[in-house]
Amino acid sequence: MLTQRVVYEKEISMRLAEAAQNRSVTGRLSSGQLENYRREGYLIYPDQVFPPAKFDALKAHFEQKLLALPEGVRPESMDVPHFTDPKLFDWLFADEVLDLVAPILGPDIALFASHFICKPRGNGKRVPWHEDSFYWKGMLDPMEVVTVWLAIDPSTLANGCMKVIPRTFGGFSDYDPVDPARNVFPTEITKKQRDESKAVPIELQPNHASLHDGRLMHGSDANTSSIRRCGYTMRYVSTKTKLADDRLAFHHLYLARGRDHAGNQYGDPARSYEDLAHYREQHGKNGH
Ligand SMILES: O=C(O)CCC(=O)C(=O)O
Repeated sequence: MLTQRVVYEKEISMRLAEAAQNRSVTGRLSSGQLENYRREGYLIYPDQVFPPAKFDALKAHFEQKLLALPEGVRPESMDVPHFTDPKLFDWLFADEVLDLVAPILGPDIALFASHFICKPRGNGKRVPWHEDSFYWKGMLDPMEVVTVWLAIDPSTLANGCMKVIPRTFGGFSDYDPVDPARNVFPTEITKKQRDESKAVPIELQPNHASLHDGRLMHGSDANTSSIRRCGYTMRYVSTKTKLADDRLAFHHLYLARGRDHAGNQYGDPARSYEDLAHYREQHGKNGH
């Protein structure tokens, strides 16, 4: 009788452990959403990402940064602001975001990058068709990055929302140069290699987000509307991913959750890396 009870209790505790494990793997995505992301390479998340007050605080923080931008610096180019702004980790390390990417990346997660891409009304630059992975070639192994694109402003076709071409997992197409005065990045996937007829617009309200795979083809039109369009991209990798040692002079990963598996060195989220920002400026390391 006693042995039977011990076996029974053991079984219950195994089931509880299994359920806890599933919960942490599932995070904020249903298995259907996870399947959809894996098949299409992107996902529009239907719920608000942050509680309203937490989102409002991020928006207010962004508005301060925008006001403080030196004259002549375009608001589309606020790349890796977290290197010199530790406050941003309040949102970058938030469970609300990490629980969105954990189902894809697993329990051990590093922050790879972040970028405010703010297209002012009237003359916001276009984002040429690209794969993020193309710009990060040689930087990460494996090349598996999930971007959470959080809408700070309403993002619609009218003000230049992001568009994606589903199921394009090649990651390293051929590129042609484009006019840097009108485009956020200097090159674009050749016309022959992209099928814009398959493009899907990612329209989002503030505090809503999409997720996309770093290899997916995506881009966005110029903003000629009367409404600003700002998104905050928060980019994550599994800690099984190795950042190439020769990139440490201008890039840091940050351990967001769990533990390291790849022998990476991680940045200190409490520190402001002015030296890194200076090096990036000197060496033109901006935008992706
Ligand atoms: O904000 C956009 O329009 C494009 C965003 C993008 O290229 C990215 O998140 O990788």
